[in-house]
Amino acid sequence: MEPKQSELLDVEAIRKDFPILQREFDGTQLVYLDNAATSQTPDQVIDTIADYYRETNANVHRGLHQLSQEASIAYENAHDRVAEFIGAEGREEVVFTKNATESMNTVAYAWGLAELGPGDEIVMTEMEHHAALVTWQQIAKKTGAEVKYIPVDEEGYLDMDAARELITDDTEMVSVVHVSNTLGTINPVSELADIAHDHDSLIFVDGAQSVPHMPVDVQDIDADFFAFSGHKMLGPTGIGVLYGKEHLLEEMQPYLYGGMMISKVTFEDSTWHELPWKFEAGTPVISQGIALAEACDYLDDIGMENVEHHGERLAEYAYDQLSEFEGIQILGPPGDDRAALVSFNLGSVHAHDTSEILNDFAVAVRAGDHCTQPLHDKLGIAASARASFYIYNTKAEVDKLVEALEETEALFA
Ligand code: 7TS
Repeated sequence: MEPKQSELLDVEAIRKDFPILQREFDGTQLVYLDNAATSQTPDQVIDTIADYYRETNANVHRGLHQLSQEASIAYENAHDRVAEFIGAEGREEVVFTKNATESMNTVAYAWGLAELGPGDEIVMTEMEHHAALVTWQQIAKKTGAEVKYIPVDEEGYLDMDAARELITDDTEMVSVVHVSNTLGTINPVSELADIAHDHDSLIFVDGAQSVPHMPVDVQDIDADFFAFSGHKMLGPTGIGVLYGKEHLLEEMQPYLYGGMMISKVTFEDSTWHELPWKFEAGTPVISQGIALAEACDYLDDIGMENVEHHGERLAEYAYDQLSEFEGIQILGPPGDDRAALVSFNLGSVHAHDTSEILNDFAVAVRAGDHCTQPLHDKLGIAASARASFYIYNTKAEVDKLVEALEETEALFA
């Protein structure tokens, strides 16, 4: 079904905030469809970073001087803002990290190494991003725990019957991706949380592709841990978030040691600072955190329901248009039940060739395994091309993608 532009966001106004979208390559305007890799940054967020360095830059929690106090307050408030954005109880539950990957490693090392051992099981899905898959796989090797995978069915959905069998009283951690960055599947994470909790297991949700695109409430989901990155939601690179239930973070030992994360240090021993600072060793991600709070404001001004609707309708339109190509393989669920991305292979054309030719038309998509190699292996393909959308993309840009694909098809005919 073709969405009317009026049903979507006021993209023309939004695009004015993103100067990079005006870039041209050999006289052709950029069509940026690689948002699942990283989103573009609005002036409001860029200005927040520049203003911070122009007016407020100081190290936090150290100085009693005015600048340091202002920087500290802004940095602490950024935790409150992010907590509000994801429905956490408060700043105690929001740890700033470098990216979603570091958030996962924090839990894997701080909780996993201490709690897991032979006989314990970690249940993941076949559609996990390497950030979770490789991390838990390696922690399992270190601890003697076993990893199991919930299968993905032919349509790209999780086999929930298998999930109910795989998650048992031996399961200590269920680690699931909320939205697949390859298939576009939106997983039933609340249901998985219920199953996990019925067996006294914890659940870790990888929200790298959900928080930027839909309303997320970590307490509604009942996630024990939840991770995402700032750079996929209009924020800068260099900031990720780890949400954890307060009592769990309280019980966990820190993952990184050093300054800022301590309370009392003697030559013999140390005690830890209160949450969340216990997990933020060294000089933290100050400007990035403050800018992420601004990105939350920007998204909330649009409304996360509207963000979600826009992305999903564009993906549905793209899915329908791409389906017209003979011999195309589209990965994942039907067009009306997917997140804001479409991965595909155009007949026998290699995804890297597709993406290179699209680049000649200034259409930016990603090609490769999207950090889901085992999933691609299961699907029997080496790679796929992926178009992923965000608030500033238009139906006309999807049409440009389709036109460029027609040229690609003609070249390989
Ligand atoms: N989890 C998912 C589902 C992701 O899509 C990504 C990044 C990550 C975790 C890791 O995020 P990072 O910020 O720590 O790197 N995904 C992609 C992608 O699809 N293309 O480039 C990065």
